[in-house]
Amino acid sequence: MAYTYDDQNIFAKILRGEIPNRTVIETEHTLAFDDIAPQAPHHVLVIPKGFYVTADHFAAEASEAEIVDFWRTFGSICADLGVSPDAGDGYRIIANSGRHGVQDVPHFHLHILAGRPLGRMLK
Ligand code: DGP
Repeated sequence: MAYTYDDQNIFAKILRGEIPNRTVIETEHTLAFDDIAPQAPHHVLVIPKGFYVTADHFAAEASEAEIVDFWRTFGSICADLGVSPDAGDGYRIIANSGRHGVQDVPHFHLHILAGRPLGRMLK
């Protein structure tokens, strides 16, 4: 795998504190913050602090500690928002990846969308 990470992308700047964000939760390996252009009442972006371009890059090269931290953080956000289907109305997660995935920011991120019926469109 030959990913090249662009350290000038917007999320890299957020991680360096060069651009402000509305943090939802921060852990050792993961940061979650509100999307600047929310598509639903809840629209949270979850990103690893490590420099991974896409979901598959993260899956292949992140440490187990990073991967566990990422998914546990995702789970705690769903619990905090009250959107888990066992207790709430559910959510959608999206990881746009690459050109056909229409990924704008080349730092792996998971969109969590919730708070309204989301229809069948993926994006
Ligand atoms: P995409 O790469 O297409 O999966 O989406 C990138 C998302 O990042 C998009 O929903 C808007 C969001 N975004 C872009 N710039 C900023 C920013 O400066 N701050 C925040 N919080 N979100 C941003």
